[in-house]
Amino acid sequence: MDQFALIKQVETFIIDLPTIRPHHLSMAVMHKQTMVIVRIICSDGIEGIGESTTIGGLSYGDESPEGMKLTIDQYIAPLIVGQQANNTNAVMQLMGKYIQGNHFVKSAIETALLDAKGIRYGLAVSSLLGGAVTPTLPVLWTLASGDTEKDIEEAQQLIDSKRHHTFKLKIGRNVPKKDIAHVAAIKKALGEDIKITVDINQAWSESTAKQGIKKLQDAGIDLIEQPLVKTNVQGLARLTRYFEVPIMADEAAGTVVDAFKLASNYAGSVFALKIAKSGGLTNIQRQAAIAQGAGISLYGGTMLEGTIGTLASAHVFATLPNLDWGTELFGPLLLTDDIVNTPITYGNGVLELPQGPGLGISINWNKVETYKRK
Ligand code: MUC
Ligand code: MG
Repeated sequence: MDQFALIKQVETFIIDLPTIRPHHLSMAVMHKQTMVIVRIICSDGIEGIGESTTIGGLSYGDESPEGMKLTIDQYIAPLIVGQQANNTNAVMQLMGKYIQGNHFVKSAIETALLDAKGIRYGLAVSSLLGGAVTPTLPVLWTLASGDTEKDIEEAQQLIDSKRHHTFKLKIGRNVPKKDIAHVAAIKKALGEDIKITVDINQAWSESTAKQGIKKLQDAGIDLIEQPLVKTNVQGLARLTRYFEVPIMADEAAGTVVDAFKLASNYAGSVFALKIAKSGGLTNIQRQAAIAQGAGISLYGGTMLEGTIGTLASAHVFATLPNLDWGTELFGPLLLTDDIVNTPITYGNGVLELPQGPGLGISINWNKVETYKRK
C-alpha cells in the first residue's frame, strides 16, 4: 500500500450499449446509451474506474460523449498525471482552476480516484465519504416506451415481479392535453397504491405548467419534476408556492451554486441530485447540506449511467440523511448488457450497495472490447 501513490496514466474509451426498448424523453428518443469510461492507473499498480455519461448526445447537457473523451485525453490527463492519487480534494481543486465547467468529466475523474483509493485501503467509496447510513436504496422505474398501453403492461410486469412499485413518467414531447391523458390513464390503471412521478424535462411555459400541473395534481400524481426551462428560477419558485404537489428541480439543480440559488429562492421543495451535473460525489454532499439547511428534500437522480456511474451515485446517495424521495438508479436495467462482472442486485423496489472495496465492481475487459467504439 503506497500512501503517496501518484496518478500514472489516464485512459478513456467510449462504450455504446443498446437499450432494451426505445426510451422517449422530451428532448430525445434513446435506442442506445453511450458511456465514456475513465480508467486511472496509479504508480502502485492500483486502478480506479469512473464514468461520464449524458443523455441523447448534446440534447440534455452541454457535454457530448465524444467531447468528454477529448477533454479528458487532451486537457485533464496531462494536468493530473503526477498528482497524489489519494488527494482527491487537491485534484478536484486543480481541475477547478484550469478546466472551466465540464462537470460530467470531473465527476468521472473523482469517481475513478475514489474507486482506486477504496481499493488501496480496503474501504467502500461510501466509507470514504463518511459511511453509508443504509445498505439499500429505493429505486423507481421510468416508463417511457412512447405508448400508453405498453407502459401499463411494463409497469404491471414490474409490479408482479416485485422489482419496482414506484414509476416515473416522461412527458413534454406531445401537446399537454395528450401527455396529461397519457399520465392519467397510467395512474388509473395502476391504482392508488402505486406512486407516480412526472418529469416534464423543461418542456412547458409557466402558464402551460400552471394549467397542466393542476390536472396532474388532480389525477393523483405524487411529484412534478422540472416543468420549466432550468433558467426560470422565479417561475419554479412561484409553482412551488402555488401547488400542494411537490415540485422537484432537476436540470435547474445542477451545481452547488445552483442548489444555493434555488434554496435561497425556495424554488423547488425537492432537488434531484446527479453526480454528473454537480461535477462529482463530494459536490453531492455539499448540495445535500444546502438542501438540509433549507428544509428541501432530496432525490437520487440518474443520467442513465451504466453500472459504474450508477454505483458511484449509489455510494454517495447512501451517505445522505435526507433522501426522502428515494432514487431512480435503474440505468443498468435499461441496457441489454453490461461491462462489469457482477451486476447490481435489484429487487423489492431497492438496490443493494456492494460491500467490496472501492465501487465494489470488476470490469469485464472482453465485454469492453465488444462494445468499445472503434
Ligand atoms: C431526467 O431528466 O431525469 C432520468 C430517468 C430517466 O428516464 O431519464 C433521466 C433524465
Ligand atoms: Mg429529470
